[in-house]
Amino acid sequence: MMTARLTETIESVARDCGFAMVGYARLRPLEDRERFFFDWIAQGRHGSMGYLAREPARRIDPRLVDPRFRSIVSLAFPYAAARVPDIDWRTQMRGRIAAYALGPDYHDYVLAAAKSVASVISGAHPGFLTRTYVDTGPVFEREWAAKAGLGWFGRNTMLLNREHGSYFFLAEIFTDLAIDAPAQLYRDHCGTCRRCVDLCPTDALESGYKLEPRACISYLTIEHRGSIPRDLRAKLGQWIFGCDICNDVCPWNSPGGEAEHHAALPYLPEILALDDAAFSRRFNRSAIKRTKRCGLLRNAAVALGNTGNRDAVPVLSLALASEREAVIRAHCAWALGILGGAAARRTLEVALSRERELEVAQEIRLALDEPAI
Ligand code: B12
Repeated sequence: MMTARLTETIESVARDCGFAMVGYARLRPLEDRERFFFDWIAQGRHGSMGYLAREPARRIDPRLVDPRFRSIVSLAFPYAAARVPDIDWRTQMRGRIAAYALGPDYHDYVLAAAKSVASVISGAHPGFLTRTYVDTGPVFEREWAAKAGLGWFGRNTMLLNREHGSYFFLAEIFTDLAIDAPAQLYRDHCGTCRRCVDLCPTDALESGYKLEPRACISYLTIEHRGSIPRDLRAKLGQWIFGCDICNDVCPWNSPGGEAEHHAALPYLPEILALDDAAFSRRFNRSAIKRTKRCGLLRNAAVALGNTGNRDAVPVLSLALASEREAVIRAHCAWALGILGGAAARRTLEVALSRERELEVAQEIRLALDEPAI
């Protein structure tokens, strides 16, 4: 099939599969990013995301994965921003989940859709190679999407498009077929707008176009293992999985549809009470499973502390007394220290007399020293 007919068919199948944008890029090494990326790793910016530092040369030159690759088809799958009901999350003790993680896990359905598009190439050109990625491959997805003309690399480090904003997932098909459909590069439309930089609670976007993942709420709540740095806990606010602030404040995004209460704003005491079986039942088919029970309950404890609502003391006390994961107990202690009051203090004192883990005992001591609010 000639390139023009092939791209027409790819685009029609992609549309039917739910993709809003398709672009093409000729594969070449990303030499101009090499220095940036090696410095980034040397600075330890990947934090707990060890996979980003493994075999970094493959991200710079995907032909090291397979030397036959010649072209990339880049695809964008839109999802809805979450407009959450206007409630007082502090009195209602509700956490917040990022829009991308509501509903079924996108890795499954976007990958299936991208594979259907890939079958157009293998159907028209039997014997040609295709490899499909959504999120998990050694691929700088935003970089290739920018090269394929789907959008520009925004000040919030998202791939942005004037029509579709940034609420879309990226997927790619690598192939050894030469697809000769040069892309029109998108110019930067951030202009002087700095809302994402100024409104990020943890200043993770530095001065823009660059992210410090170790400060990003999304990283801290999803990818980071172990204890959340004490100075960042209060800044997490109600976020317990991901964060949408730098997307929500971007003028290129529209407000989206009203999200379902139960999913987007889960009741925090219920989350903190999930055992292994209940966690699996609730999140088995959702992207939320990535943070595992330990991460989600740790985050829920922090958010309960951030409510400033002493109604949270009983559920935090119960978890501090009975939870088997030290990390969760440590964050419950922090939250009780922040909430303060006689009941929280009593719980902390009893817990300190029983605690065997040094790190948790230290958190309890610090919590007992915390000035009450
Ligand atoms: C690791 C990761 C994270 C980490 C680290 C993010 C980061 N900035 O690196 C954390 C957990 C923080 C994260 C958060 C989020 N993520 Co994320 N993440 C990824 C993942 C798996 C890898 C990204 C990566 O390679 N990072 C390594 C660093 C070195 O990459 P980088 O900073 O982007 O570096 C590049 C650019 O900076 C570039 N560069 C340097 N200077 C310049 C200058 C210009 C002009 C240009 C063009 C490029 C450029 O050079 C590098 C190579 O391109 C990708 C999927 C993938 N495989 O690409 C999804 C991905 C980027 N994430 C995505 C999403 C949706 C999110 C969240 C919105 C989720 C949420 N709601 O919580 C947030 C957004 C936070 C943010 N502002 O980035 C989407 C983004 C879609 C889009 N429209 O852009 C992706 C593409 C997943 C997908 N398949 O859809 N993510």
